[in-house]
Amino acid sequence: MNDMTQGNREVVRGKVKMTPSEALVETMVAQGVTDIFGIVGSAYMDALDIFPAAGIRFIPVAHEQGAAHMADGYARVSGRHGVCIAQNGPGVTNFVTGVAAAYWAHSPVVVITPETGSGTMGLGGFQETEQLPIFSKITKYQGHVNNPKRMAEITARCFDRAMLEMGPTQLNIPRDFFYGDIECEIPRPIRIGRGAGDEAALEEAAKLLASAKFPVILAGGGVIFSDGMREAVALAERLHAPVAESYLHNDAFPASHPLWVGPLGYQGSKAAMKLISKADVVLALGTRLGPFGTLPQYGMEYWPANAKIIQIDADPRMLGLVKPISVGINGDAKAAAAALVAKLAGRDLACQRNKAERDATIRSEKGDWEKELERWTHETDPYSVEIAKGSSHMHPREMLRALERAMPKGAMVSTDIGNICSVSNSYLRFDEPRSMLAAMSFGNCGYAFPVACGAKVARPDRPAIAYVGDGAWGISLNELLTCARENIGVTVVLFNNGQWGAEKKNHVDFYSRRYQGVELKNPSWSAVAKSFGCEGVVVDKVGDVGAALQESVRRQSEGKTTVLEMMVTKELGDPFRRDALSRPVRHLAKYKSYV
Ligand SMILES: Cc1ncc(C[n+]2csc(CCOP(=O)(O)OP(=O)(O)O)c2C)c(N)n1
Ligand SMILES: [Mg+2]
Repeated sequence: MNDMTQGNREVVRGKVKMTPSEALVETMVAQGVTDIFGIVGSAYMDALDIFPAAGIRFIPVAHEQGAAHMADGYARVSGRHGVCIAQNGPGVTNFVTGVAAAYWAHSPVVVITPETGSGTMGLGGFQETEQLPIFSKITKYQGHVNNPKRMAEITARCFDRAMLEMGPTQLNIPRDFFYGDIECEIPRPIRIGRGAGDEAALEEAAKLLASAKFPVILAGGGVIFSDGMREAVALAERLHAPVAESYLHNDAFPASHPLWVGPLGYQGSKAAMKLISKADVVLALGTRLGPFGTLPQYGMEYWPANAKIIQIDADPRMLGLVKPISVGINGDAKAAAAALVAKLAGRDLACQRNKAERDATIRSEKGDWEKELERWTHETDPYSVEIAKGSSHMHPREMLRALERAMPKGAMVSTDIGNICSVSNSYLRFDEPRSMLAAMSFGNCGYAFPVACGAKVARPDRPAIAYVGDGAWGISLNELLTCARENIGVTVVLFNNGQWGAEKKNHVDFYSRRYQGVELKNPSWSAVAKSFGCEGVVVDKVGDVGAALQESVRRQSEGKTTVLEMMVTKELGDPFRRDALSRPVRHLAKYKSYV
């Protein structure tokens, strides 16, 4: 047996006597775990006690939702597991929102949920709730330790399956099962490669691409998760095809590449939308073609209804789920892109013949969109013009452009759910994968800040920046405590517009400006940050944005978090979901005027 000295990462080998706590911790070491987020609790204290000896850092947070989000951010930038743990009952139920968000972000988060003791389960004792049903729809796999002897086996399975199935898994452990003597062997991690996919389907895809006159690639999260950016670039260059990115995956293709045309979806790139609307063949590379990501924008129905769609996804259930497809390939985005490049080598491509013409179209669409963005310094709808009139505060778009210009190299940017965060989609460009951490399809306010904290723990060498609205800030600001205690240095760009803006926009557009619960009365957020032991800076001029951002990033290297309180006007960009709201209809006399 190993001599367990401080931070010993050597895993015990062979069948040996140990406690279930030791089996849990050793299995995590075997799986490469070095950091776990959570709040201390008696339920798992016996295992927690030996984390340091195993070289595992426990990062105590302010709220378990924050721990799950941190594990998500950690996983997304590192490509390794994010892990969180909590007290049975209330600690575990606090995880729910964070786990649901990680589910839709495809993050390999392992959620360790100690449960009430097996001897009293069902009697309604202290901190008891059934913990498996709660997570059943937001995890890819649920491992329940039904016998302490199986601790290592089931722990290993949860870690293996989080990677295999690309999503959160739950490890549920009755709290009395941490104790006792067992004999077991620590399983070695199982990592299964995916490969490029079915040979016949790849051949069919290559034929379609070779015959395409206007192929367009839509690069999604799969390109990021498979580390396939280089292969995606090679494929795009072979076809000289413009590359759009799927919604909130602005880091799937290098923005500095001439074939990059930007993201589709809400507040995305008009160039990407116009170009994809011309496509006769779309190669959807590592994207499930989520419905929210292809909704009409700017009054434009851009999805090419008559194009042939080749969809490549690591999850076979995503193929043809949302959009009809011509060819479905169940494969890894990186491997499939490489296979297609190999298959297209030496082939005569129809799109070679009009390459110059297509290139001119790509350049002109990109140029037009840049010019439009440059001129688009503020919103021009009647509400926005009226409300921003005479304000000394910054226009959100001007501020977002200034942030874009000052963005440090290698930055990881998380974005929240809100009007200004959504508008930022037009101004977030990345050359590296694993750089954009948006709240994705779950769309929960309060996502961005803790995710940035987790990302920073995983990659302290990269700047971590969270874009957060002032409403969403109220949900998440408690993690400033974690930053101050644990010396986690991130930058919070806090958009202070004094309102839950995105929802207010619906009141403006559909409810005749009858405002309900959307006005915020804010304290000085910069003063609040200081009182938490962090730095707080008020920024009220566009000219000061760049320097303030850079200075905050410098402070990150000292382990110091800064809240940049951006004073912005109340103007509001296009709404989230025109599709989901309709004009109010009232039949009862007392509500007649509410239309
Ligand atoms: C947890 C959660 N609660 C409520 C919502 C509904 N919602 C969506 S956007 C939004 C307003 C966001 O306001 P703020 O964070 O101030 O950003 P702003 O829109 O003002 O830029 C709300 C309440 C949500 N998405 N998530
Ligand atoms: Mg707001």
